[in-house]
Amino acid sequence: MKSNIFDRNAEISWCPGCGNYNALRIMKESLTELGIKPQDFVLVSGIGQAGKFPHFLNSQSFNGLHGRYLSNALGIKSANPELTVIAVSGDGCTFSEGGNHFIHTIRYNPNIVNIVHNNQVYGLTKGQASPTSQLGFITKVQVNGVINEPFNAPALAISQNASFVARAFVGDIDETKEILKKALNHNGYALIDLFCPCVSFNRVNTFKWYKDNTYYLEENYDPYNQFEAMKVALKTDKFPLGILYINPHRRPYEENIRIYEKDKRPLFKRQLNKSKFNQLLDTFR
Ligand SMILES: Cc1ncc(C[n+]2csc(CCOP(=O)(O)OP(=O)(O)O)c2C)c(N)n1
Ligand code: SF4
Ligand SMILES: [Mg+2]
Repeated sequence: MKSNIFDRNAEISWCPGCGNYNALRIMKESLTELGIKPQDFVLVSGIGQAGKFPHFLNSQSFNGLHGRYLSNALGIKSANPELTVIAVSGDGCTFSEGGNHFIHTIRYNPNIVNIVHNNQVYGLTKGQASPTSQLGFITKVQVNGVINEPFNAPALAISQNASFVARAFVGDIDETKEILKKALNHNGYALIDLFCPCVSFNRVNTFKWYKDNTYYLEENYDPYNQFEAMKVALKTDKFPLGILYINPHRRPYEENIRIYEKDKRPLFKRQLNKSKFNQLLDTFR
C-alpha cells in the first residue's frame, strides 16, 4: 500500500483478514484525495474494534465512551465548525448502547460523517449478538439463535428525515471511497452503514456472504425521493448499496446556533470579553 499522510506508526491489533483493514485504507485514501489535512480533521470513536480506529490513524482524535461518541462529535463540530469530523464505531456501540444518541444526532443534524462498521456482531467482546445480527444467528450467549428482528438503521434514518443515508461494503474499496467522499462533501449529518465482516466471530456474514447478498442501486436511482428511499431501505432479501437518501432541505445544527449568526469564526479564534464573562459568573454567586 502507498504511504499516506494519515499513516500512523502503531501496531494494529485487529485479526488478520478483518474488514477493518479495508475500512482504514478507505478512510485514509478518501481524506487525502479530498485534500483534507490531519490538522483540520478530527476522528471521533466509541468503544469496540471499530472504536480503535483513532489508534491507527494519524490525526486529532477523541476516543469516547461506548455508545456516547456521537455527542462528542457534535460538541467538537459545534465548538469549531471549520474542522472535518468523522465519527466511527460499531453496530453495537451505535445502535444498542448508543441508540438514543443515534436518533438525536439525526434530529440535530451536525455536519459530520458517521461511519458505522456493521459486522452484525459484538466483535471486541468476542461474539455476542448485536442489534443487527440476523434472525437465527447462533452465539455462545444466543445458543438457540437470535430471536429478535434486526435493527434497520438506514430505514430509521430515512423515516426521520436524515440528511444523507448510505450503505456500503468494505469489500468494494473504490465504490465505498466514492460514497465516503460524497458524504464528506455533504453539508449535514451523513450516515454510512458500512458492512465490515468480522472474520473471527461472525462466520455467517462473511466477505462472500456480503458479495452474494448485496447489490448496487441503478445509475438512474433518485436518492432525493424519500418514499422510494424508504422502499429501498426496507429491502432485506438482498441489501441495496449506494446513497439511499439525500435530504437537501436541512440546515446543519451548528449553522443554527446563535453564536455563529453574526460571526462565523470558531470560538478559539475570538477574544474573551472578560467583563461579560465576569457578569455571567456573578449570576451564579
Ligand atoms: C456502557 C458499556 N457497555 C458495555 C461495554 C462492553 N463493550 C465494549 S465493546 C462492546 C461491543 C462492541 O461491539 P460493536 O460496537 O459492534 O463493535 P465491534 O467490536 O464489533 O467493532 C461492548 C459490549 C462497555 N465498554 N461499555
Ligand atoms: S474480532 Fe472480528 S472485528 Fe475484531 S479484529 Fe477480529 S475480525 Fe475484526
Ligand atoms: Mg460490531
